[in-house]
Amino acid sequence: MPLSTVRSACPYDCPDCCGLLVDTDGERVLAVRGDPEHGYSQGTLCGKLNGYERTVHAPGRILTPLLRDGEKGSGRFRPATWDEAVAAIASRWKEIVAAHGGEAILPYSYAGTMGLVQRNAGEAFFHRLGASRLDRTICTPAQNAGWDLVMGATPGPDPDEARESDMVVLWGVNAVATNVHFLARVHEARRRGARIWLVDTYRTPTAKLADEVVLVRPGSDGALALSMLHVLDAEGLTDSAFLGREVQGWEALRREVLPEHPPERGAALTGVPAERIRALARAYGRARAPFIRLGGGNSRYGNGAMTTRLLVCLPAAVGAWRKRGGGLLASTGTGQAFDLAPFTRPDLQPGPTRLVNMNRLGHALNELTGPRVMSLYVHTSNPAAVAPDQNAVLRGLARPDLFTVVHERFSTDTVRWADVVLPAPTMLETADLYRSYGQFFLQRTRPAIRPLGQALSNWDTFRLLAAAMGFDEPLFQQTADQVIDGLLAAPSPWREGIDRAALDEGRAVRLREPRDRWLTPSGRIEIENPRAAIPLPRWVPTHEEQGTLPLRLQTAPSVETLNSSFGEREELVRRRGPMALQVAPGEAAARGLADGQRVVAWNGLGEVELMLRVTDAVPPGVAVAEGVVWLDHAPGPRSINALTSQRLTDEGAGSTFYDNRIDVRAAPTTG
Ligand SMILES: Nc1nc2c(c(=O)[nH]1)N[C@H]1C(S)=C(S)[C@@H](COP(=O)(O)OP(=O)(O)OC[C@H]3O[C@@H](n4cnc5c(=O)[nH]c(N)nc54)[C@H](O)[C@@H]3O)O[C@H]1N2
Ligand SMILES: Nc1nc2c(c(=O)[nH]1)N[C@H]1C(S)=C(S)[C@@H](COP(=O)(O)OP(=O)(O)OC[C@H]3O[C@@H](n4cnc5c(=O)[nH]c(N)nc54)[C@H](O)[C@@H]3O)O[C@H]1N2
Ligand SMILES: [Mo]
Repeated sequence: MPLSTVRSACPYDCPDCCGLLVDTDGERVLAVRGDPEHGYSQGTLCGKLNGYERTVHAPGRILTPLLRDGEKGSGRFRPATWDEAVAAIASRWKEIVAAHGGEAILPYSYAGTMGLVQRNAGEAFFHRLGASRLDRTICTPAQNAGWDLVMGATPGPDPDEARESDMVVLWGVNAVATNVHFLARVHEARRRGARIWLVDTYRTPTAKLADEVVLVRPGSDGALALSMLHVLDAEGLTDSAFLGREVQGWEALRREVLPEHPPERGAALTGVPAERIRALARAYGRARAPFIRLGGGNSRYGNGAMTTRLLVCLPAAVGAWRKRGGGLLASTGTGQAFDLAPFTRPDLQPGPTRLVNMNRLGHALNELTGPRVMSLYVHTSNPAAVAPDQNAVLRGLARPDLFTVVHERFSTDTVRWADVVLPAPTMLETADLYRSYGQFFLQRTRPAIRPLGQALSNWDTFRLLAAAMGFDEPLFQQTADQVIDGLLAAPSPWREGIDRAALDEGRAVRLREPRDRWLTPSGRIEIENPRAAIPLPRWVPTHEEQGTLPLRLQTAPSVETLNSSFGEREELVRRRGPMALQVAPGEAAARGLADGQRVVAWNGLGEVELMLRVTDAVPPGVAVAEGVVWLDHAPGPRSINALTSQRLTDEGAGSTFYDNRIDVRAAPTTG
């Protein structure tokens, strides 16, 4: 076959959603490059997507269905046909439904692909089955809830605007790892004279790019924002015209809450010196057009939604929204461009079914009754590695009476516990429709090559399962392309006037988000929200504020890999290095520990072996472990989520990956 080049999109859970050019010979992917014509990513890719042909054709790809052929968890499987695998699943599920009801079956999926079709492919099927529903809140629902309480459905600003800012604040975002194409905008702003600030809990790889670094005590950003607001108010740096016209509740906040938050109190709560808080507030208040890029970091705490609300008050206070180049970007909010209900079909549910929080999978598998979970169907996620409280999750997965199906591309930690494994494709083997949470482009993709081996897409798999279960809704007859046509046919103001021909050719086209007003019930920015459990935002402590162990654990993203994805790429795993715990020199010395030593990090939930890295980048009282590694790549039998809890956030029922305390000791010497 001659060489051909096909447009595609990066499907990973990342705000950039880059445009790809894929060279193939019709059978194999030869190279993956950035698409220079993509309006946001403009031809460059991160190290994970450059060389993506190595993921597509990785030696470990699962290429046929597999049936367990040994003890549960032994990792021994025998190849099977799709007919055999689907028949095994359907007959077991029919028994479970008859004996325990549909809710005894729990789907578990997240964001291995962000494509609207493949990511949501199981919804209609599980609704029809009457299965338990999964509350998909492992990422940043607390941030979304905090934004919504103040800004309603207002879309975020265009990341391109940051180029025109004179003060960019990277707040709780490790952009070198998680938002590289935004950094291109930041560099441009800096060339035009902007100062770059970074607010994080340690000196991340992104800190090198910042002019000013502010390190806060984990989970205390809400207190920092309150003291900044106090200073802005006290020093006349607020925009009273904007506040009077566009904002609800400012007077109540300044009267009832801000007096309690002078910078000295802020210093006590955040660990940032009062003078430094004043300097940050003054720089923010005096900037012509300050732009905050808010990452998920500060929302992964017991107070995550409240922290977000307080941070979202900052641009309102100084009127940043009305200045070109100013504002705050948490998420662009493009989810509103589509009504997915005709595809996810909540109406197919037989009646009200229970909702199971995905962060509490350990609880769901071990403790939940009425009915007990008897079957777990995992796709597009790797819960044995990414879900909190790994010991509870693994205990659940080991239950001999739990029937587990995993649809995957690689032998992940979750696959090991499966009874049936189904082979999944990469995005280059499927059709899908992509929108991004960090920019405003929409892209439709078609397969660049046929699925490898016997891999089947999520949607095609659920169509087979639907047939086997006797579900005859016409939706299950549709191809992914037909589903996409249906989604695009429903009108939305976001898609009015887009170039449909370009979209159908595979080019990224820009959505048209509504921008004429604040999309809140009052039509104003709601600093005070009468519908919220706490109408006026205020300081709320984290879960671990009163914790007793000495180190606050930050399980931050790794530059080289993405959540637990990319373990198949040797070169990336090598560059990432061994699973490490970074601590300050004083913390190591106090425990008699040295750089490069094998250590055990521990708390009430578990113990994890890591390599110690002693570094000034991490302040005292904090410990940092970057990346979620496969157990095969971990020094011991557990990875980092053995130390994170199933507790949820204040609003949004989100994960609290950063709100955990640990201590560390030397690992016993082996051998
Ligand atoms: N290379 C790479 N890219 C990724 C990912 C990855 O794992 N690797 N993950 C993807 C996913 S799923 C997501 S959701 C996004 C996440 O992307 P981000 O929003 O960048 O990541 P977070 O995990 O939310 O954490 C960001 C930063 O918040 C800091 N932080 C933690 N607690 C606090 C706090 O209390 N205050 C402040 N100010 N900072 C704090 C952490 O140290 C970290 O540097 O990235 C996506 N992209
Ligand atoms: N300690 C700690 N834990 C974390 C985080 C953290 O910062 N620290 N981050 C959390 C966050 S923000 C998130 S969003 C979650 C992410 O958790 P997950 O969404 O589970 O993300 P991944 O680890 O990337 O695993 C995705 C899996 O989907 C598979 N996959 C990809 N495409 C397809 C497909 O089309 N079909 C099927 N069937 N499978 C596919 C991939 O091979 C991969 O194994 O992790 C969370 N866990
Ligand atoms: Mo995420």
